[in-house]
Amino acid sequence: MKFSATVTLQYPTIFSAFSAEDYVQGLDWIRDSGLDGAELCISHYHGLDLGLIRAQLQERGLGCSTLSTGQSRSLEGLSLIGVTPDIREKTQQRLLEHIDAAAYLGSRVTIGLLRGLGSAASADRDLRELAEAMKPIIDHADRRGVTLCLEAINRYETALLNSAEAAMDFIENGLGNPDCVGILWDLFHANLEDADLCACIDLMGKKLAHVHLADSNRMFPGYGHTDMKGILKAIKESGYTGYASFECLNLPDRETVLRETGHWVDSIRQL
Ligand code: LER
Ligand code: MN
Repeated sequence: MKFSATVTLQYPTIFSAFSAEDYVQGLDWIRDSGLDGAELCISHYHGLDLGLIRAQLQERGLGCSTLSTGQSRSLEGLSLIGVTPDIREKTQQRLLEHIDAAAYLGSRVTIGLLRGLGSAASADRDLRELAEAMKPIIDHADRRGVTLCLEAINRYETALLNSAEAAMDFIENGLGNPDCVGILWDLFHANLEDADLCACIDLMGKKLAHVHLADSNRMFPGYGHTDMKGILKAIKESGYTGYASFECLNLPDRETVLRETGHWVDSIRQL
């Protein structure tokens, strides 16, 4: 298993200990903490120098785990469902750009809230609309050899794909089980939605493509009541070799996150 942490390149996020202006310091901290890579938050590609970012990662011996793409939903109103055809096309286009960037960086692409929120009353129709809107994105990801990480997100943020089981069902039956689509399992959302976390690891099997690390209250691992070490051990024992990436709040405080990340990763590597 490899480890990464969220680094934002353009806009603020509650999930990074560094601002976009200080992202290079964030990369230094990731390297110094002994992690393997950065999960990059990218909203759009205007004025973004991907060549420079790739060089900055390489200089530090870091990979890029996945591209976090959800910022443009709140900042620009992008969504794959429940929007006008021109907004849907703009969203599809943005995801194609993310896929090209991921191919260049050797990364994956997350599809979380950028897919749209849907509603409980129209969930079946929403998922059919989502499957249709994802077709050109899946074709492009397949051509470019990039994995799409469909994130299971809790019911208080979206009506669609809340649990690992729902995400598996959608990939298999809604999308026709394409090889290039896997699941992003976020342990904060899983704590709210998934009844048996070890059973989920078995259920997802090879479809588990990325993991987000946060405790039950979204604090740094060890400051909530999820058995983080037990789950990480089970993920490792399942044969998972992908990334587990910190996506927790700067809580209990930023200093704790900065100080404890390296030690916590070491302890998980030894499990
Ligand atoms: C993003 O990875 C995530 O987990 C969402 O909760 C962001 O709102
Ligand atoms: Mn997440």
